[in-house]
Amino acid sequence: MARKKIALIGAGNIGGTLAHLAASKELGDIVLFDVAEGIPQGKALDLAQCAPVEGFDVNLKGSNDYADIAGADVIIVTAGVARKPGMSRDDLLGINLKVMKAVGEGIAANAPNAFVICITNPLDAMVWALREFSKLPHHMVVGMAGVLDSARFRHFLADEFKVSVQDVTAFVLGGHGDTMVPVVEYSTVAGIPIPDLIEMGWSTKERIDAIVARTRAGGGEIVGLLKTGSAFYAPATSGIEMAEAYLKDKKRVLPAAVHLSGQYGVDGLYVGVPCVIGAGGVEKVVEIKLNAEAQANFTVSVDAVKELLVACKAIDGSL
Ligand code: TXD
Repeated sequence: MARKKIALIGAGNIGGTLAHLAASKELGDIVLFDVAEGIPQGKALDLAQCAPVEGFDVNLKGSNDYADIAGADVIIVTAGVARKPGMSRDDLLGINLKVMKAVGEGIAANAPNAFVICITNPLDAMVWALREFSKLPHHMVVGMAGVLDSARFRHFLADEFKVSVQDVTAFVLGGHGDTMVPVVEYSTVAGIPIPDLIEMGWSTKERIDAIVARTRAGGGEIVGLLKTGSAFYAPATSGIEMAEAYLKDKKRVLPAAVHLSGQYGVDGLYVGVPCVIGAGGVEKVVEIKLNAEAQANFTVSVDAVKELLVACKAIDGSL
């Protein structure tokens, strides 16, 4: 059976890390695409020289030509600009919307059957725009944010409870931004919901609320520390988990920015909710009942996404 093919559109901090993770896991042959000449080619060659040491057998190619993504099974999009201190994710919209138009057209022309994972910020708007520009089926285009946000939440919770990260599950909803909704009632240690753990004296509501706030601000905390860009190791790891769910038909239940067509009372937007990802792309949207507080927070998140789409349509009349 021929190897799978993974195309990475954007060979920057996240793109290079995606390539290394995909190669180390032998997920398939890899094409690194970028508009910057030399960067994709240099990173592909450098990564290929890891192979003898790590033992992976995949082809790595760097390219500035969309024709080289032809036939990709999975495409992960990080093309665009990243935040610097003082910038919000939404500040990136004007520049990155134009990038999504070019990327969407490149995908439509060369790899229309791919499963596309968008990472570029502002994520909830960029994944929607990428789907519009590429015209791929809605269930074959998703946004990566919830896996990262829940990974951040799970890290802080495991640290708080002094338990293995493997036994901490987290549930986040909504947009990838300050309005994201970590749902503590559905977040657990080995199936024990956080409210029960608080009653058991493992933590307090105040400490958990502080962890929720730190999770919401997780991206900005790293931008403030790095100063030259934003997080890229955990975003890349999160994107690879979604790609693997598709490539291996794992039917993972993961939080992702998916197209809603009535679920959660939302129609025509991409919003972060739990979904099942397998060989059919987004195979199912998991629609849970939300308590009043979670519903209110989710509605704030949805309204923030709607405002981003209004901004997109004001910039590009074709949307
Ligand atoms: O959870 C999430 N979704 C977020 C997403 C987590 C972290 C970072 N988030 C966003 O991902 C971030 O705000 C950026 O919008 C993207 C990529 O972040 P990265 O850190 O990888 O940015 P880099 O290192 O600047 O890389 C971007 C690359 C760079 O090499 C550019 O030359 C290239 O994108 N680029 C393009 N490639 C193809 N086509 C076009 N038009 C283009 N423009 C720039």
